[in-house]
This record gives sequence, C-alpha cells and structure tokens, in this order.
Amino acid sequence: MSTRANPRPETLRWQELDHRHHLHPFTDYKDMLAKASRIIVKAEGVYLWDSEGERLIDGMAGLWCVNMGYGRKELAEAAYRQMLELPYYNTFFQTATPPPIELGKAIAEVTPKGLDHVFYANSGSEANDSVVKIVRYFWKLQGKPDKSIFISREFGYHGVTMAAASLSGLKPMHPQFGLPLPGFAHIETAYWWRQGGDMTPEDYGLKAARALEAKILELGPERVAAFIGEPIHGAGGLIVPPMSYWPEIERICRKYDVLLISDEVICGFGRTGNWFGCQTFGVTPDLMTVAKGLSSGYLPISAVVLGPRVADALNRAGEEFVHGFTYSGHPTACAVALENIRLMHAETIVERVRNVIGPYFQKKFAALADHPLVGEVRGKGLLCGIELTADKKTRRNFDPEGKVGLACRNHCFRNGLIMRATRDTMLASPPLIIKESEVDEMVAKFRTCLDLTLKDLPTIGLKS
Ligand code: PXG
Repeated sequence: MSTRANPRPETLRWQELDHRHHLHPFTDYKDMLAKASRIIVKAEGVYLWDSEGERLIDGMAGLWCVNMGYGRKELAEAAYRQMLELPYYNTFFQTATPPPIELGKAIAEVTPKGLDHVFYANSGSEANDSVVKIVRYFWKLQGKPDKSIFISREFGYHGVTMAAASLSGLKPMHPQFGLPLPGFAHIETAYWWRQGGDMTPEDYGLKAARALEAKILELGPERVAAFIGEPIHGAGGLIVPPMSYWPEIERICRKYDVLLISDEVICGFGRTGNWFGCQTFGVTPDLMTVAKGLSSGYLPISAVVLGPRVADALNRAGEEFVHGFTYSGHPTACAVALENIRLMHAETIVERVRNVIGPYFQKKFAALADHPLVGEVRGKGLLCGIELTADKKTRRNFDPEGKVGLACRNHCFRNGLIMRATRDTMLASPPLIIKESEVDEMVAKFRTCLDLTLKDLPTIGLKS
C-alpha cells in the first residue's frame, strides 16, 4: 500500500489498519482507500518525522496550533504533575479546581481591557457554538429575544458543529447537512485580490465592510444579534483584510448595537504579532473565541472570552445558564494552557513574532512574488498566504480551481515541507518558535516546489 519502494513493516501495518478502521476528518474515503496514509511518529521543534524516518519541516504548526513547537518538556511535565495530583474534576455545581481558576486570570491578563471572563470548552467549534448560545441568551436578558441572527462571511471558517458550520462561509460545508441553520446570514468578505477590481485596497476595505451595514439594514437591526469574523481568514485562504476594514466593521456594529465577536482560534496567542488578531487591526470586540494556540495544541481546550457588557448580564441574570461540557475547565488541559502562557511570557514570544521573526518571515516570503506562478503574497506575523495565479496582471484564477494548489502541496510533501493549499492559495503558519535558518529552509524548499509545479502545468491540463 505504501508509495515508497521498501516501506518498513510497521508502516505497512499502520497503513492497513488505518484503512480498515479509521474514518479521517474532511476526507474523501474512496479516494483515500486507493492511497497510503503518511504516518507521523515523532516531532521536535519545528520538525516532524514519519514512520519511514523521513524528516519534514512543519510549516503549519500541526493545524495552526503548535505555537510553542514540539517536544516542550515543560508542557508534558505540567500535564504529568496535574494528572498525578488531580487528573479530572468538573466545574459544575458550584465546584472548581485550581487550574481553570488560575488560567482564567492568566487569560484576562493578556486579553484586551475588559475581556475578563472565560467560559471553557474543548475545541474551537465548541467555543463558537457556545458563543452563539451566550449571545442569544444575552439578548433575551435584554428583553430583545428577536435579536438572534448571526452575520458572518463568505470564506469564513468557524468549525463544524451545527452552529459553527452555519457560521462558516465555505460553501462545501453546508449541502451535506442541510445547513446553514435558520438565523445565520453571510456577506462578502474583504478579499481584495479577487474582489477588489480597480479599487485601492483601503477603499475596497471600506466597501467590503459596508456590506455588513447593508445586511443589517436588510434584516432589520432589531433582529441582528452579532457579527463574527476571523481577523485574518485561515482555512478560507489566508485572506488579510486592508487596514481600513476592521475599524469600519467595529463602527457599524456599534451604530446598530450588534455585538462584535472576534474568532481568535488561529490569530490568537501571538500568531499575528500581538496577543490577539483584533489588536493587530485596532479593534476591541465584545467577545472572542480562542483555542489552538491556547495550549499550543498539546491538549484540547478552548474558551469564549467575554467583555463586561455580556459578562455582567450573565452574572446578574439570577437563573441557571443551561449549557456546559463535562470537560469545561478540564484541570489537566488548563494546567497545560497555563504553562503554555507562562512559557510565552518567559520567552517573550509575542514580541519576537512582532519585531524579529515575523518581519523576517514576511520579507523572505514576499521575495517569492517574482515567481511566475505567484500572484499575491499576503500575511502578518507568522501567517502567510501565497496566491497562485494564471495571470499576474489580470489576477485571473486557474480554471478549474484547486488543481495547481494540490499539485504544489504534493510537491511540498515530497520535498520535506508541510504547507496547506486552499483552492490555489498556499498557506504557511509555522510554530512561533521557528528560527531564521528554519524560515530560510522553508522558503528555499517552497521555491523549488513552485518551480516543480510550474513544470507540471501542461500535465495537469492548465496553461499559465
Ligand atoms: N475557528 C477558526 C478560525 C478555526 O481555524 C475553528 C474555529 C474550529 O476549531 P476546532 O478545534 O473545532 O477544529 C477553526 C479550526 C484547515 C483546518 O484545514 C483549520 C481548522 C481546523 C481543521 C482544519 O486549515 N481550524
């Protein structure tokens, strides 16, 4: 089953069992059964090793989450200590354990002013599901039960539960499940490369933000509960809005009393060079959702962070908030997240992303703009999207979309580099602890892969 010449016996065994018993997420199973899985067996720093002993540089930090890098003994030891002391106890029935209490304080210390209360969950999807409930309940408490509609954006990714998938604006996520649910509306996002036409990015940013105002007026401000967006779209194609966009979104939300939610699942915890992506764009949301980098992915944990308006309303409601998970505030996951934040402070990682490694990474990737396949290189901090194009001048997409991106991603895998492709945009989001020499290695490998992809164009039935 392995594609290699002489795969090791354990590789063959795992590949066979994987096919026999394991249904992977977001996977075409029929296609997968015709191929062999790559089995990752260990990792250190920014490197992974597969079961054949091949080393790969992880340009995606797992799935945008292993921010402090692999092999951090401090995080493993925090989990070990907590497991021996108290592996699990719940936070229901007016009970708590020390780790979620201490973590709440540590989160409040790094979030924008006023965002001081946390509600814990286990994944980004659960945090976004929880924020839908919290916001709808908030408006009920205000005597406005009809203020219940959520507005989000095309290309947005907010997770996979029924509500989080309804918030998501990636079209393939809906038809298999009868989604979006009623009460979820979508607007155009600020995707200048595709949708900006002749406008300057800044003018286009304002125009795109005003799509929110038009939607609020169409639905009626008295029916719109909240707007949610990722400061920079991740899975949807690393779409970076012009700087004019978010402040205009914030102004519109305030004007119509619509709550502003920042989905910080990817952008949070240093990824864009500030603790949170909303700070990079100069706005203060009413609520944020966080996950991934909160624990550097070492254990599953997420949270909704609430600003004073919503937190005060919940605290004063005088009745039970009927929502919560067995593992809300899981002590071991919280202990790891707490140690992760301590490490981030100790290594001044956010400052390093903002002032040192982020600018270095952006400069090195920006230099790829001279490649014939590259249309736009966009990013902030340690996020970068490289949009491949059929025509640099007219910004024309390849038709059909996705084949060139897939070919490029496959070249990356074969050349020891992990990057993601969304349509024909290549995505990079390495661990925040990446060194300059490792950035150089990523970029050199990636350029080789762009060259190989360019050579492939005739064979994949596309012309440049
Ligand atoms: N919000 C954002 C912004 C995300 O990126 C979620 C919510 C959901 O988190 P959970 O923990 O429920 O997966 C995410 C997750 C990809 C990819 O292919 C991206 C995510 C998850 C899986 C794959 O880029 N982001």
